[in-house]
Amino acid sequence: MSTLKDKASVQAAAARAVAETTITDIHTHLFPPDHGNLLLWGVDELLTYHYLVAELFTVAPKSITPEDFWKMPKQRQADLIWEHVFLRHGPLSEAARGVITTLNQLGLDVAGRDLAGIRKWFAQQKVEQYMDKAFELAGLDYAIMTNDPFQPAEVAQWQAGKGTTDRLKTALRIDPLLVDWHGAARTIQAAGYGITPAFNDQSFQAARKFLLDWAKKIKPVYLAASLPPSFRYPGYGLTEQVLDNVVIPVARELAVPMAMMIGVHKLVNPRLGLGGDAVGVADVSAVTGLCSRHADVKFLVTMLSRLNQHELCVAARKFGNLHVFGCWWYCNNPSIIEEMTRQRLELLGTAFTCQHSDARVLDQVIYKWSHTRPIVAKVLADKYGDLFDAGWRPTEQEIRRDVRSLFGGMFEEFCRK
Ligand code: HDL
Ligand code: ZN
Repeated sequence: MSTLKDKASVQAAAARAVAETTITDIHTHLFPPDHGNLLLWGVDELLTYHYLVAELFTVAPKSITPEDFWKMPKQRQADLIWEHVFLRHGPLSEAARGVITTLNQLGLDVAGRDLAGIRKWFAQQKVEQYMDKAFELAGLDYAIMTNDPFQPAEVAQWQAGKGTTDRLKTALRIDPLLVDWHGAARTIQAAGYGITPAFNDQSFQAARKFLLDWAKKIKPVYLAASLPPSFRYPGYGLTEQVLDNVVIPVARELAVPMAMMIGVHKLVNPRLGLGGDAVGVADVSAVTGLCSRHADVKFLVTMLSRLNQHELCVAARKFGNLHVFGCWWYCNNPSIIEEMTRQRLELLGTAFTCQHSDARVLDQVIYKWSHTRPIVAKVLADKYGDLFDAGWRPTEQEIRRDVRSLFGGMFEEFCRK
């Protein structure tokens, strides 16, 4: 394919490539349609996303308490959020605008604010077909789930012989092992593994067997855990020992990456449920500590604080076994996505995964990606424009190759490495 002759055609090629490239969504909270009501979808789930629950209580009158809210039926909860977050105030937040984008892209009359009519439409949808529609609108080949063997409702589905679909791959999520060893040990013991809460080789071996058996069952693409801002490595007591004696040996044996999602302050306001988590600045030296002590293990890392992003990019320049991904959660906002993508391209070239949706409600893949694509397109047009000015002449094929790298290609390459 011939090289592009002028800056405008290079920038147009970048925009086209971003608009048309298939995306791999490497971290979500979706589930296969046949895993009972674990898969959330539809307008009432969209409206009661925990991001919007938190936003309700930033504007709701004191007479509405979280305790009363949680006792309400889902539709009533959604009505309250629709009224207070969307109608009484401009739905300008990213999570609120996301609902509007999603409904609009589905061809529904969101401009007419016809919530009743929108509910009627959803009531006629079949979840299997709807998943295909959502993935097609978002332009996804597949998404990776969060599969937690410490969640009884999830375990029940796998024990009932449910599997997954081509659209959804698995990730084995193991937070309790790292942040609640005694609770995790009780679960592992109840599952029939000879483990005691004692911190010794026998317990570590039982915990490894538990993870390996789950890996045999669900075939995870990676192992994953989220950790608080206070996480340190080395020097973090039980968590460090469990990483060294249980989790990392299993990642090594399975030859899969370990995803570390660092910086979440869990339940700073427990009254809000999942919406009660906050963010704190973490210590990137924990990441470099892991990557240097375990140079033969691959680490996928995303951090929750905007203030950690620059150091994390520099760390990724130092370790080939470190892959940076996503604009996670409180970073998943246009202003920060743009800053992070620009910074990462300037420090890492295409050696990172620019985004993941973290979709908890199936429909969210539609807005999370349609909000991200134009931002990445704008940044890439700038960067390819700078490259053209510097004297480089890329082909359209090379630009498409690079865009795919950012949207899952480099992740897949990293996993194969
Ligand atoms: O720990 C995680 O995987 C986070 O993404 C949490 O699930 C969080 O509640 C979330 O959904 N963020 O988008
Ligand atoms: Zn998540």
